[in-house]
Amino acid sequence: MSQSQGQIDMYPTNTIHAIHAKGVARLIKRRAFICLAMVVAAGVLAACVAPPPAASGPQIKIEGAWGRPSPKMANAGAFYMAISNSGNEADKLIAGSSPSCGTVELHESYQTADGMMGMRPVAGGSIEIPAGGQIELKVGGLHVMCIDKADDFAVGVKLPLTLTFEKSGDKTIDIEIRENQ
Ligand SMILES: [Cu+2]
Repeated sequence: MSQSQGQIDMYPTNTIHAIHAKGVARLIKRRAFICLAMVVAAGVLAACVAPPPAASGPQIKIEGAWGRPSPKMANAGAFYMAISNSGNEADKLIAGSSPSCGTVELHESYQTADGMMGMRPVAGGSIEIPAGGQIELKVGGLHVMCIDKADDFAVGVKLPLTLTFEKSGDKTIDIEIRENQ
């Protein structure tokens, strides 16, 4: 009895508490580490499972741009092309310019009251290119009008044309002068 009493005396209460507290602290530390490891693992997993970010905004591509041959004295000529947008946001063709043209306008063809074909600047002044869509500028429809031509449009000639899009900015392409095919 006195011996056990003596043992207790050897480890005063505050020391026992101190040893116990150390053990608890170590346990908490280990748990915290496991928790942290789980959070990191979950984050890595989420990063792997999440799909790659989609191309945001409009993605404009212009293909098959051409125009009919005509002498300089014809004054104006039309340009045709396909404009596609593989992005996830619509864009608008708002203007054009070329060193080969005094003025560039965006036109649409229409049928007049007496059955004739006419053309005029597009309504609203722009051509919308929808997300994931394609707009065809073609004979008898939408076209880019080159007014006050600087040169003859001879077969085989390539004319530079800069198209301005509301969001995608300027895109310069070559217009191939050739017969309608
Ligand atoms: Cu026109």
